[in-house]
Amino acid sequence: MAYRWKNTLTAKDATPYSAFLNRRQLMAGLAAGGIAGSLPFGARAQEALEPNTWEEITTYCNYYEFGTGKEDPARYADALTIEPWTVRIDGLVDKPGDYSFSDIMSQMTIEERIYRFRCVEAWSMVIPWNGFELADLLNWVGVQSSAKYVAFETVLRPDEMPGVAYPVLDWPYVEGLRLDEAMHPLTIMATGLYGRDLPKQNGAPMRLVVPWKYGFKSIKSVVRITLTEDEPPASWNVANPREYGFYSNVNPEVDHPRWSQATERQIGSGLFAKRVPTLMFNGYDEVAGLYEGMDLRESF
Ligand SMILES: Nc1nc2c(c(=O)[nH]1)N[C@H]1C(S)=C(S)[C@@H](COP(=O)(O)O)O[C@H]1N2
Ligand SMILES: [Mo]
Repeated sequence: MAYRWKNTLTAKDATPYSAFLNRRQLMAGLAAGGIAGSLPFGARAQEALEPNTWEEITTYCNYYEFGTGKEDPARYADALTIEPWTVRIDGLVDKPGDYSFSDIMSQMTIEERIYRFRCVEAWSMVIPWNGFELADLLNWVGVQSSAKYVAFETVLRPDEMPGVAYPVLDWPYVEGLRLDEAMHPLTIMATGLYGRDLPKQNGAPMRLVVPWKYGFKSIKSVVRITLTEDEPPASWNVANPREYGFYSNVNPEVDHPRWSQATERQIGSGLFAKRVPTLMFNGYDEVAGLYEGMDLRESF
């Protein structure tokens, strides 16, 4: 797999975790030296972000297939078999097929992306993902001109997933994006965390991350990606369309029917535990153009 010097200052040959720490020291040095203006794509925004700890990111999770408690995924997801792993890519693509996770990884360029992550429940974290741009995968399989949406599906393994015995959602968990959202350079498939393999509770081996949308759009443990002409179903939208829209862009001005979305609780301990204002598109203003002319109150 290749590494791209784009949104990361991680050295290719360094060990992942120490590389991450070195990168942070490097960033601090660059900022102190006043040359932050010349940093690559995304790096300026990243500079200000203090990531949550490995412990926080891997023990406070939502993955209802393993139970609805925040600590259930960390407790039960170990049972999930992720080798071998196959992703079916089908629908309106030139090269439909069953692709092994290692085939995909051999074609993709892995980078580090430190993203804000905002759950619809009004908590947030900062997460140092590793992954590749979804656009690269879609371009590799060839998107046909009639495709307008991308549908995603999570693996369904009742023997390994205690939570699916309960009809909380229609299993398997499914999600969808408009094609232009899926092709946006901020949209990634995450395959790692802090330079290590993605933990099972966070959606191993490969999960979607769309940082300007509420967390539930970022579907875990993906086994199918389908290019479609029509808007695909999305689990929370199907379960409760009044409370969860298809778009689900982070928007402090559009409240959830049962709580405010104006602020968020930053997950963390000590000095870092605080409530802060929520930002439009979770602070990722560069996606605003995708929604020009749309009423984001109506298309929430
Ligand atoms: N398959 C699946 N994907 C899922 C979920 C889930 O329950 N099942 N929960 C979503 C929600 S509500 C959130 S906030 C994020 C949480 O990701 P994290 O646990 O890695 O922080 O995953 C999303 N993806
Ligand atoms: Mo969420």
